[in-house]
Amino acid sequence: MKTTYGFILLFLFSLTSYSQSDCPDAIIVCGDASYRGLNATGIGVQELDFSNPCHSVEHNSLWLKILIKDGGTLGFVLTPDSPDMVVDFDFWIFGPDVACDSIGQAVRCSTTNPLQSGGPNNLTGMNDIEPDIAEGPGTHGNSFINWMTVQDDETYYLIIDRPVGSSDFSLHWTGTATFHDLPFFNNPDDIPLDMSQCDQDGVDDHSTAFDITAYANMFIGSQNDVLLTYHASSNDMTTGDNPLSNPESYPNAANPGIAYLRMTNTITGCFETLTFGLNITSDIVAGEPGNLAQCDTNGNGLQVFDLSQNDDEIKNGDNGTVVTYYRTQQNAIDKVEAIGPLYQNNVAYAEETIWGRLENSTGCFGHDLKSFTIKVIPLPTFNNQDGLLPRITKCDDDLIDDNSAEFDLTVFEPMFTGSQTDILFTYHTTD
Ligand SMILES: [Ca+2]
Ligand SMILES: [Ca+2]
Ligand SMILES: [Ca+2]
Ligand SMILES: [Ca+2]
Repeated sequence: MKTTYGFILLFLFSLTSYSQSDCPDAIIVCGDASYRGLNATGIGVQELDFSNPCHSVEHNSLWLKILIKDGGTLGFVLTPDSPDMVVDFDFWIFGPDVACDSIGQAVRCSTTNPLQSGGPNNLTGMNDIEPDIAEGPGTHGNSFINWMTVQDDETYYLIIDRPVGSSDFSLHWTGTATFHDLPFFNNPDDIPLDMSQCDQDGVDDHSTAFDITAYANMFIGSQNDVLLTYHASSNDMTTGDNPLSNPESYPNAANPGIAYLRMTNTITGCFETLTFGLNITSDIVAGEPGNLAQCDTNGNGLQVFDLSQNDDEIKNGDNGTVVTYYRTQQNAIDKVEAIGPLYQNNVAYAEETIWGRLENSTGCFGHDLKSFTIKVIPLPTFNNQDGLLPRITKCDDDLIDDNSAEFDLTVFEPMFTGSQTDILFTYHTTD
């Protein structure tokens, strides 16, 4: 019996844009893989007819191509994810060594319906106990048939179909036969595969060319008859379609981007996939600018600010950089309509946000943005609604008859302040 382990190909079979419901697209069964999360949806082209021994056709089908490496017994247990007895999976096996356009008669099949046949559960498959090699449809059979004895290097097709119910399923192989080995991506020292470099190709777009073939020799190692291909999407990686023509110079499509690799055994068709990240680095980190404020010395709420007062704060000690200023974050990102360094605020007394952009003066592209505010502060005024000269009078009541007494000079502060905030009074004996 084969060892079962959690070889997960979930990502491979959850692709809606690629369906293995036709013989030519069959998933090639390799390695010691048991499959989980398999999905059968749709039939593609109807490739079965009722002439097969189990009298059914494709409803929601998945085709697997089985390449035997070492002959022996071959069985499996198919377990629907949902235990609902309505969920019914059927299967057929064609072969050995038939072509997709002339698969002939099934050598094994089961179209028993678990609910109609009163089965204990909705599992189905092939084992060493059952004597029959074909059963169904509907009430006929018990969902399990006799397993097969297969020979070295034979090829079979297994078609799994879900006529009723809705569920994914898992497949657990049994028996002594083995499948061809999966190629594998060697990484003996377990080096990190993600690539990082700065954007210095002349276009500041967080993208630059990566050589995603850099690990090819390490990945292949001593394996023979394997082909590495590089792809722009997960789907193409899975199907092997649209290999990149120039993977030595592949610009990342996003930042971070992904390199999609596929290693295929050119004799068996067994393949393995791998992805790693492509990152554009930016060492630019701006410091924190301060907010700028000026007093309204000319009474109109407008003042000219020297934005370059924040240059040093934004450069934060990095002298190989330049700072430019913008009225909006988008302008700063797009690097358009720079303002300053002398800039008059736009709306009197209103707080305005300015964006500083820091970037290298030479070398790698990259930038960082920081914002600060500018504001013109009105001069404080002495409120005196009645317009009377403020005056404090009191009698000399301190028991010393000298026409001198203690005055509280602060009594008018609330009136002088009015609605103004952050007001500080000081008192002086001369102008
Ligand atoms: Ca089909
Ligand atoms: Ca069935
Ligand atoms: Ca049976
Ligand atoms: Ca670029």
